[in-house]
Amino acid sequence: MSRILVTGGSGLVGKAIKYVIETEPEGSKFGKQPGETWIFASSSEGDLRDPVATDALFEKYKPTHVIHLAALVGGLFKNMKYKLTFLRDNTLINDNVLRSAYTHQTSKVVSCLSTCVFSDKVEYPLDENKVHLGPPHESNFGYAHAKRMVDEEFGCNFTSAIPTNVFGPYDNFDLEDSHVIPGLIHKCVLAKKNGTPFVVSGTGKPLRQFIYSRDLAKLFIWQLRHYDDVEPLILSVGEDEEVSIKQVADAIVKEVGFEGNYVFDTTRADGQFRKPASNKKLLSLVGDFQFTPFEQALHETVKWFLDNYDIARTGSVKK
Ligand code: NAP
Ligand code: GFB
Repeated sequence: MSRILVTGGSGLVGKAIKYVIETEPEGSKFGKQPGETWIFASSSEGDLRDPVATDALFEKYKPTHVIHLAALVGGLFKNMKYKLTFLRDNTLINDNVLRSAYTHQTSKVVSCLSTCVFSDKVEYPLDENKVHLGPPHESNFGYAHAKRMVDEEFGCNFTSAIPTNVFGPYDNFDLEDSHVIPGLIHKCVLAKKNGTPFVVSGTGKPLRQFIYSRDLAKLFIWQLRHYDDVEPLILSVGEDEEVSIKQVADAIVKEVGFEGNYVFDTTRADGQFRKPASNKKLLSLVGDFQFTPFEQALHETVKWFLDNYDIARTGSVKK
């Protein structure tokens, strides 16, 4: 009988894991297994910056396994604005969750880092051995160092995943604080509706790898069940899937059906130019894994946003 607690269960990645567990056939490779109970916790069940509230959450659910996703998360511009808050909040959340898991003898924890923890002054591609090689990019100093601390020794089966940039349903579509794909989808939908220019921040030249949240969800479920090594594991599409921000913006313009004026605001930061991650170790362990084609994943994300605009996280902007 295993009880799996997903911290951050109400966010982009948490909702994707919930979707996979609820829609994949029971007993299938990524489906719910007999005897499993899944708990998807949001911050309303306890502020994990508070050690007492964190302990209470573990006391309430007594999880045998934890997928630790909860974090203060944001795109480039939010990270650049709130470096100290990102460092402080995520260090508190990570320390409290790992400490409570340790004191409650949780048998396994899979925590979540990000490819932004890697320095951009290392030989590419990024792989699992380079997490602590050199300082992270200055644009996300706080978040990256808080995430690196997760990779410290607890002497038990506490491991971690390193996803690349993620997108999908239930993302944060706030125009300023979001990541690039949800941010540009929201901007493009508003530009089409209001007949205003579609403005992409930066030069459009930086390169990124994007994983669909529902693919990442399956890989988290696989890692929880089948990966028993404390060394972190990159969860990503292949290096050959690296695309420029301009290519992403072009794909969003096509998907939204925008025909107006489309410009780049080069006064805004580009951040890290690229962070190409190798998924060789993952594929050598998980075997054949079908990633959702980017266009199909983008179509499903835009459709979800348009169908759920009223409940989506859009910051203060409402129709
Ligand atoms: P998200 O959509 O912003 O969701 C964050 C989740 O954390 C929500 O469930 C939120 O609860 C919870 N949370 C935040 N602060 C909390 C607190 N003080 N106490 C308790 N819960 C709290 O984030 P996401 O994109 O799903 O990210 C999930 C994980 O993936 C994070 O660890 C993130 O660093 C990592 N990651 C994300 C990306 C990406 O591109 N999105 C890339 C690499 C790694 P509420 O809903 O109640 O606020
Ligand atoms: O997704 P994003 O915010 O995160 O930005 P990072 C990616 C790129 O998109 C940058 C450009 O080069 C931005 O200049 N961009 C263009 C935009 N238009 C927009 C827009 O409207 N909104 C946003 N947000 N970007 C984050 C880290 O870096 O990656 C986080 O700061 C986290 O800590 C996350 O690790 C996964 O990939 O640059």
